Amino acid sequence: MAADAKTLKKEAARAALGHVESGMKLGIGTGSTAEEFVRLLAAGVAEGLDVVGVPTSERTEALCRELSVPLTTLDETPELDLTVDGADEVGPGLALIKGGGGALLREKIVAAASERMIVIADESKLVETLGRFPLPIEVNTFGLRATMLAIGAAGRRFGLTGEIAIRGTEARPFLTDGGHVIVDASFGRIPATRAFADELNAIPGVVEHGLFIGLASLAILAGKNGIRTIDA
Ligand code: ABF
Repeated sequence: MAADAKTLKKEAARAALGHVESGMKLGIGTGSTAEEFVRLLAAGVAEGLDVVGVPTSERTEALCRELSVPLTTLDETPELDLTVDGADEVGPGLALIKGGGGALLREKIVAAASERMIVIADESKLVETLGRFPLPIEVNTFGLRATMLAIGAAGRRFGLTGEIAIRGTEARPFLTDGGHVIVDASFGRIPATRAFADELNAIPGVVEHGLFIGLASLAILAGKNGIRTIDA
């Protein structure tokens, strides 16, 4: 019988746990795959694995507390050994799209503070070019419309067009843990990933975007034929 998505996520999470050693300071990701990792990590902790983690979202923090995974903050522990997190897409060079779960800002800060980042996912997330998944962009609520126009203009300079939509509704937008709004940009394929990431970073109202470049060191992808790992 073909493994279902939850089983694949758990397999990827289990393989990532094999990279965790006692004494490590961890970044702990967000999303359903990262949640499988937290559950396995908690079981390891119950059996004596001595680690401490920085959660990448309030959701993950709550789950870690519920399962008694020892936590710290990035202020107390600003340098981490390893972050394990999910992704919405995994592209060439382990460039990623993240942010479908709305936690991209903390995820990126935590990943950047980590010596290594392992991405866990089922193999359906692997793509040849990033962009099938709408690109999440976290923006300040002040000047939201102006920032959306600037994002559209940045896209056009790269030949990218498509809907740019506020997540949630205009009246009740989804708010991130940092109190910002997310806009999802359905640009389609983004070949010049790095240059476009820089272009988005240059827009003042953009807090952060879901293109993660040069952060992941290993991808662990679970598929019906087993685990596949890709090094950066
Ligand atoms: C987080 O969770 C995100 O950056 C990404 O958006 C999402 C992936 O979720 P899932 O593992 O549920 O597919 O890692």
